[in-house]
Amino acid sequence: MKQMRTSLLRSLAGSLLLTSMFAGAVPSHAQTLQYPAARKSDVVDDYHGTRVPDPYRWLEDPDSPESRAWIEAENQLTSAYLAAIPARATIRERLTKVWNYPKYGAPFRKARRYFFFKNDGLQNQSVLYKQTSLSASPETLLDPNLLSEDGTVALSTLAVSEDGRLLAYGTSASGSDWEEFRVRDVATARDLPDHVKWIKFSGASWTKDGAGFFYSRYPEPSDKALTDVNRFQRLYYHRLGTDQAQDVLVYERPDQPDWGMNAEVTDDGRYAVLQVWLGTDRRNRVYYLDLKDAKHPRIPGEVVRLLDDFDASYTFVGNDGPVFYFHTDLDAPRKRVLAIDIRRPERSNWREVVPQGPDVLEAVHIIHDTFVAHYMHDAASRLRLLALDGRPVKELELPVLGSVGAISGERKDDEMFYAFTSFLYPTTIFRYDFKTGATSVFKAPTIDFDPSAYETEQVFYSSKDGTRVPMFITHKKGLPLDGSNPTYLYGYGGFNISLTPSFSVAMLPWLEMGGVYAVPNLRGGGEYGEEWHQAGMLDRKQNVFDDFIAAAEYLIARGYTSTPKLAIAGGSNGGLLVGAAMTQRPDLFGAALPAVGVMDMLRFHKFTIGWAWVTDYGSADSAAQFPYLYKYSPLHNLRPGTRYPATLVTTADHDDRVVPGHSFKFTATLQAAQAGPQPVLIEIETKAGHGAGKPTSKLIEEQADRLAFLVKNLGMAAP
Ligand code: X99
Repeated sequence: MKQMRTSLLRSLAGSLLLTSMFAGAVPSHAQTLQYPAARKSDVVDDYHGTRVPDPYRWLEDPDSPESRAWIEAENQLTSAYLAAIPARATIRERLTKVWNYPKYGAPFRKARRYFFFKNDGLQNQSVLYKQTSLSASPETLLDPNLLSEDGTVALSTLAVSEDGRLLAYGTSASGSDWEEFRVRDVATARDLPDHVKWIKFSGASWTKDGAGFFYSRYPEPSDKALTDVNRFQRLYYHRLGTDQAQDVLVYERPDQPDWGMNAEVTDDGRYAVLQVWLGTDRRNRVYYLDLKDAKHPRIPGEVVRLLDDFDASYTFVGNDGPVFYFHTDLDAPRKRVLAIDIRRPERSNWREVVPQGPDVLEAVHIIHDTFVAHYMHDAASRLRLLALDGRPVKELELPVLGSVGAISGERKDDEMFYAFTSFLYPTTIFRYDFKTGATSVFKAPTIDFDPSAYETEQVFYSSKDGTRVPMFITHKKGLPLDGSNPTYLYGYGGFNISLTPSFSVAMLPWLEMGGVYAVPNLRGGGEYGEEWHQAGMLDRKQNVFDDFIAAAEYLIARGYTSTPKLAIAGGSNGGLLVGAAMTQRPDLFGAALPAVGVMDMLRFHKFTIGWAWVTDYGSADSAAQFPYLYKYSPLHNLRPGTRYPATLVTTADHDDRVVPGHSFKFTATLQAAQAGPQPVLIEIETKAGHGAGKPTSKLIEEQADRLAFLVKNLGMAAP
């Protein structure tokens, strides 16, 4: 009680208006929530002379009896709270109805067969089909729904051999990043005995003879496979029909435990191009193996170090014999294409094929002996064709402001397929015919939703330091700008990742309830190239939070919404964003939904692949970097006696990308710090991970929970 009074006084002093508006959104029974007891230990770490307590360190071990009891108690509290919201069932019903339409992926071709994914509507996992021609009837090749009772086994990697007869496929269970590969005979749709394990962050690439494939794996982990650090990735060749123990070790770097490596066989079959990566740093090295020299496949030939400086990003696009094309940001923050002749690899011989332009060159493919260049302009796609000498050929027209997703097609093909999506444009598959130059709709969804009643605007607002930041705002046409509209502000802001317009069936009930969906393109992302990314990295990370806070202030100032109606949301690096924003401006938001977030900026690098983010975040191990991490780390900036927005933290027991300990410690600390009556809850999903491969049933439940939480805590009318 005393704590509450102190904080009330503090926020009254801060903003009388906001506090009284806030009070209007307080759920009637929220004050009575009793949070599970969480023991405070006396763990204290010394960071370069600064002593930092970590009282809930024990929650980093998700398997200890004490943690399990806490998780169980938190889940019980949350599910009881959510079950008591009448809107939840209505939202869940509507989500289920609107979700239920057939969804297609872009088809791809190998030899004489087409392959594509389709989800009937509510299937937990999409099914892989094969088809002898586009007009023939499809047959099931692989139905992941048969791999588990509850849809928690998902497909990850796919690779079809050159003759189209064999499919190497990866599966991951319960949302973990760990994968296992198997091989399926395409004609019979039956598995062969091949089985390869302890794979993570790896593709599969067949040699053109179909004798086997390259893949990368980690050493077998201890019994703590979900939290152990991932190091020492090695490149192997798996020969069809043999035991994993006989796989050929192609390349390893025991002297560089953090280096990762992935191999890709060139279209002509002559080379295996090795991409060597160091965490999530965009810069990489490129090596190659001449498969002609290799006493293939038992003894690999010598690995040639082609690009060995880690000075820029180089993505292999294709080759004309010894001339390799690379998509690169070398001296080009918006990217370009270079040709490197491996017989004369000195830099002075490198040739620029596609120069840097005003738009960001997102990706390049070679299809029909043409560069298909995917550009991004103000966070929306542009698709251009260029000759292999770089001469512009044509710009393909796209239906609306939106995003091109997967593009499929090979060098010798006369057609390509691509997915197109936008906030109000359900993902549609287009076919482009290179011979006729005609674009046609290949698969368009039919959906129980009328986009014409809604609109998306792109606005540009000014951030704290005056930077111009774009934001997409989607809502019903004729929205009253009187501050009354519930608003879902969603961001990411990191790792060079761009948030481009995308159709989200999960957001439809929100829009239908009169909600506003706002997506700003924060610094740290790749929307304007590497400079935009770097402006939100390391000691510039605060720019990302400032951009997000400025987005909220813009939406309030323009009358879209007001504090009690405003929710912030984000996952992963976006969970960190939400955590930082709510700790810096607890007065600004009505609700916060941090999902699978990085909340402890001092210890993230100690678990699984966390060390890989040090190039974006920095590390508390460094005396120079510790101060700025400590300054914004969500866990370390919660202040007892503060009124925080209503918060629903979400994570999952098999999240081995961002371990759930982040969310556990943040929640325990926030529950103890909360001075206001707004609820602080955590939902810990079981048999789920960071998000990839999550079954439809879980996606619907999770979204119903989130939206129901907002209906209650933003004082919305029941749908
Ligand atoms: C990763 O951590 C991806 C990990 N990862 C690699 C791969 O580093 O999946 C890699 C190299 C080569 C092949 C495949 C992989 N990511 C991806 C970050 C954001 C990302 C992530 O998940 F860069 F997009 N994070 C979680 C960053 C902070 C929170």
